[in-house]
Amino acid sequence: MILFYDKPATQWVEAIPIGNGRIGAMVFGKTADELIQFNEDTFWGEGPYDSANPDSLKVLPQARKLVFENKNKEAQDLINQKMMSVPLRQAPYQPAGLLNLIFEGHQQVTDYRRQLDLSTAVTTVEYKVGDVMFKRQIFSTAVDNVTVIHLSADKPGKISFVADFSAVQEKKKIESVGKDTISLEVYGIESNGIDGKLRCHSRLKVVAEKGEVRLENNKLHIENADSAILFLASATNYVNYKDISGQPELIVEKQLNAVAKKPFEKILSDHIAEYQKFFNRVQIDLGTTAAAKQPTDVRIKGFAENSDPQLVATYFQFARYLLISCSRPGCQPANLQGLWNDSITPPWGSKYTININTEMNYWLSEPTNLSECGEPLFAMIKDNSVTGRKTAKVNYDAKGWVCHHNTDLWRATAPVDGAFYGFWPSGGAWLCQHLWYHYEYTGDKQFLEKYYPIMKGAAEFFVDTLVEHPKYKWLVTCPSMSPENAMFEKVSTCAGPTMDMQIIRDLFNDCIMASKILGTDKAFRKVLEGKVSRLAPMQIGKHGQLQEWLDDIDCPETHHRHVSHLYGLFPSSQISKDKTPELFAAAKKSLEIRGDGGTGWSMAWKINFWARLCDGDHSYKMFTNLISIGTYPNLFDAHPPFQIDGNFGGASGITEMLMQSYSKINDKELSGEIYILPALPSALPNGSVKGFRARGGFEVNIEWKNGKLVQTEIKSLLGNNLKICYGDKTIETKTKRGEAYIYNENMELTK
Ligand code: FUC
Repeated sequence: MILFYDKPATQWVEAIPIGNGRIGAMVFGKTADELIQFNEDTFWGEGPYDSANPDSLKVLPQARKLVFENKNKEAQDLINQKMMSVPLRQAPYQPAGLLNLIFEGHQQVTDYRRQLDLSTAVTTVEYKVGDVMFKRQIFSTAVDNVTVIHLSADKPGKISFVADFSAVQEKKKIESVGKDTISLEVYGIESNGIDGKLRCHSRLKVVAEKGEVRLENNKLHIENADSAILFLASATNYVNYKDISGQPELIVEKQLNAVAKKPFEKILSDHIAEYQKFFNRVQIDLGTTAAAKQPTDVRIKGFAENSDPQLVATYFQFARYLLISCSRPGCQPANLQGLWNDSITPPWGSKYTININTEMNYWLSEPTNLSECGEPLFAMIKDNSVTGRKTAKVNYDAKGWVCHHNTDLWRATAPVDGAFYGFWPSGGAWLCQHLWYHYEYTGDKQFLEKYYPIMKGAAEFFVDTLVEHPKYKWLVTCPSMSPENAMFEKVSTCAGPTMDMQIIRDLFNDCIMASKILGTDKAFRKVLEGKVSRLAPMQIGKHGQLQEWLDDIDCPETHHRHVSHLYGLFPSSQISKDKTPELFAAAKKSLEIRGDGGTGWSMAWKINFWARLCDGDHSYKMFTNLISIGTYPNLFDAHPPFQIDGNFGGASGITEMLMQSYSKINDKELSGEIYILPALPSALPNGSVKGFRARGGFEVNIEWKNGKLVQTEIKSLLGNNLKICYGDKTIETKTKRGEAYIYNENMELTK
């Protein structure tokens, strides 16, 4: 479980990412001029703002009327003029700074190697200058809240270097603090007419063993030390989306004083132990070939030609590593780039795009046993349910809350960017799915109780805003769109796109089930029950496809990256082989039409789709495309440019090939349904996984050989009823909490 390279990074997407959930860095591994680009996840542009637009409500009836009269272009123009967010765009995520380490005489080196060990979350750079072996160990620890850079050599007195800060921001302040510390302060940018109100304060403190430390021109000079440790701490004045009264200097000072008292070995062992509490929950072995001996960048290039199942396992664990490194309780959720960004104007602001990308970031958290990593997402949904209530009231005069296709640190919820991309009211409702997923996997009723009002708020918005379609008489959203796909040239504005209906169906049904489980809210449940059956249904069109829109207008040649109408196939379970065979065939047809290309995340989504279509080989083909076309040398997903969703979506796809799970609520009781090896590709004939989580509250181990099950062990965490399916065998059983059940290749219970 190692990424390794035989040369330093020459570009950002070759550098190695590290992070502790809140702070993180990209380590280039250069010898004479090491570069460490770093981030803090609350450092964004602008400041608290509200994006609701009172003009919107005034023209809402007219926009609806235009759509229902098939004047979609006119409706879209009206939305652009009157109904968009003020300001039109959201705030961008910002980089915190650059740390430069200059080593005189380290231009010519031998025996170079840099690596990231996924099992310890430590990156190492090693090389020789003459006969001295130098080593750097770098990691961001959640225990001590700093990034640690340990420099050592195999001979005494050899550690000499100069450390200083720089930043891409023009406005910055670099100073010395005391005798062994330098500080860097950078400022969030003004954009969209909103001043940058955040500052990110970072400090670098050195502790050297022997040798000399001095400060000169706000640079740290270290000479002839046996070893040295650099501690890098960063914080901003962000407290929450309404409060920016934090004092970052005090925070970092406290962090540095505390960590500097600890010996390096203790800092390192604490970090590894804490990280492994998450990482070690899942093991995966897909076999190893000679390809695994090559550097990671070489393996990525050769993946389509060589058999390299170990890279699949590494890709899977790398995604888990990334999620642990950028999404911990108390931190911000993973944005479009996780938390790694070197630009003031990153692509799409490195924000939260919630018409697929943010959700995809969290597809793997529950099944790959990183449930806690979802917490920042849940916290953001909670914030957005507050800001989104204002948008619902002002823009729609509706109850509940709404969030459109994007949000940012300030939890903006109104439609942004332009009608074609942004006027989509179902983002918040999709996010709410993740609240329900958490319950399905954990059975945590307290959690459900806490978040039910938020799910309900999302549903209330649609109770108030769904309208009866004049022609079809079904309840539909209007205006809306099928994310970012044009119905006709440059027009996306429409009524009741399939995806909206699927999302709202899930949301209403989840709320109905939740209210039963919690024994609450009977009246509202009745309202939802009355509405859910009137939602526009999924329809099969003239090409045999699942229709993306109410009318049968899908173009049989479109390869658009968004495959929104297949939300019903994945992540949702409204379409399945056993329960809806016709829709299942139509979904397959739609996917065939879309083709095997796309952006990184689009290919990642298709891995999951093909797995749900039980076609392991096609799923693996998409994985191969993702690696070959959509992956940078450091294993980061290439949209292009870098976007982290493909990493997470790709890993979720591997999970779906090996195991799929569903839940059922019968009379308040949660039960699970697990499919073992539902889409095992022929390229992965032998392997094992341990520690997957399944809906209904189960932990699953699977071992297979020559493409066939050897055994599966299922531990019941909650004592719920269980249905297990492998091939054409199905077993239904009651389980006892804490008991493990082992089935052999014939699905006979052996223990
Ligand atoms: C959506 C996608 C783009 C990109 C952006 C961040 O708009 O359509 O491909 O991923 O989000």
